[in-house]
Amino acid sequence: MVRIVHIADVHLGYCCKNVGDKSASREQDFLNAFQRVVDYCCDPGHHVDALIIAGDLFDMADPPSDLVGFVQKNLSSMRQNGILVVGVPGTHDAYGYKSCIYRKNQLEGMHILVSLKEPFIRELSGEKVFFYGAAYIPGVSENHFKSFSPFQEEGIHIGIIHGSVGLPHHWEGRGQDLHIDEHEIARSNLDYVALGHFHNLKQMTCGNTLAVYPGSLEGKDFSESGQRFMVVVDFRGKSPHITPVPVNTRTIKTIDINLSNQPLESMNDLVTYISRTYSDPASIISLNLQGACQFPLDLEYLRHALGDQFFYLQLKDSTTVVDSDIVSSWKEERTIRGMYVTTLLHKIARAEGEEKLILEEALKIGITSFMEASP
Ligand SMILES: [Mn+2]
Repeated sequence: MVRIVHIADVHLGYCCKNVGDKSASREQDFLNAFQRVVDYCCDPGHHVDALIIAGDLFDMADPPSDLVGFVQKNLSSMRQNGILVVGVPGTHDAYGYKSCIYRKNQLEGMHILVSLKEPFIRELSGEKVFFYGAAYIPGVSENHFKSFSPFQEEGIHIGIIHGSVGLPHHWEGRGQDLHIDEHEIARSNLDYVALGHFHNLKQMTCGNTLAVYPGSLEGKDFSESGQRFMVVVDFRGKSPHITPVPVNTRTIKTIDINLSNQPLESMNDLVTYISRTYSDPASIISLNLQGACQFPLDLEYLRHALGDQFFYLQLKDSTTVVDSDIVSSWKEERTIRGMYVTTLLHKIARAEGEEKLILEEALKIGITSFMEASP
C-alpha cells in the first residue's frame, strides 16, 4: 500500500500581527506544525512513502535564511528516512517572483514541479506513482490543466494544484488565482488531486477523482477556526482513502455569548462566568458579547481581568442596553438621565441601519457616563 501525507498552506514566516504581544510565540507555532508533520512522516511506524506540499509552504517568495535552514534540516531528515518530498509553488511563494526560493535550487530534497508536460515518476512501496504539477504565473501561464490528460500507463496518478476549485462566492474577483472547474478535474481521470490554496479542509469527488484541500496547519485568522489537519492518503490499489490528522498547536474559536440568557449583574460576574465556562489557555478566542447587558461593559477591564485564561482574546461588544432593566427604570424618572434615555429611545425607534447603531452606541455611552457620575 502506498501512503502519502498531503499538506498545503503552511505559511512559514507568517507575521502574526493579529495576536498583539504574542506574535513571536504564535509564529513559532507555524514552524512547530510543520515539524510535527515531518516527525509524523519520519516515524517508521507510520510507513509514509511521500509528502506532498501543494503550495504556500512559505508565506513569502524569498524567505529569510533562518527559515530556509529550518526547512532544509527537515528535508534532510526526510531524505535520510527515504521519504520523497514533492510540491508546487503557491501564491505567496509564487514562481512568478524572480527571487522565488524555488528558482534558486536552494532546497535539497524537495522536488518542485513546474510543468505539466513531464510527470515526476517514482516507485513507492512497489507501485509506480506519477506526480503532475505546474507553477502557475498569472498573466503568463495558460491553464494547462484544461487540456491535460495523464500518461496512459499503469500506476497511481496524482495531480498537485495550488488554485481555486469550486469557487466560494467571497473568493470571486481574485483574478490572480488559477481557477479550475470540478468537471475539469473529473475529466482528468487522475486518482487523486492534492490541492492547496483554500485554508479549510474540504474534499470533493469529481467523477472518479478525489480532490482534497487539507487547509492551513495553523489558523492565520478567525476565518480559519477549529482544528487544522494534514491529510494521510492511503492508496488501496489505485483508490485513495483519506484520514485527516490534527497538527495544530492552537485552535482558533469564535464564541457568541448572549447576556440576555445569563443572570449576570456586574463585570465581576461576567469575568467569573467567562472563566468558568470558556477558559482555554492554549486557544485564540474571538468572544462576541450579545443581547441585553444590565451593567456598563468595560472591554479593557474584561481583557485584563481574563488575562491568562486564553492565549489571545479578541472581544467584540454587540450588546444592547435598549432592553436592559436600567433603561426600563430610568425612563420612568423625571430626571435629566430619564429625559436622556426617553429621547434616545424615541430616536432609536424611528432610526434605521447605521443611524440606529450609532444611537444605540450613544445610549450605551450616556448610561455609562451617568453611572460613573452617580453610581
Ligand atoms: Mn495560502
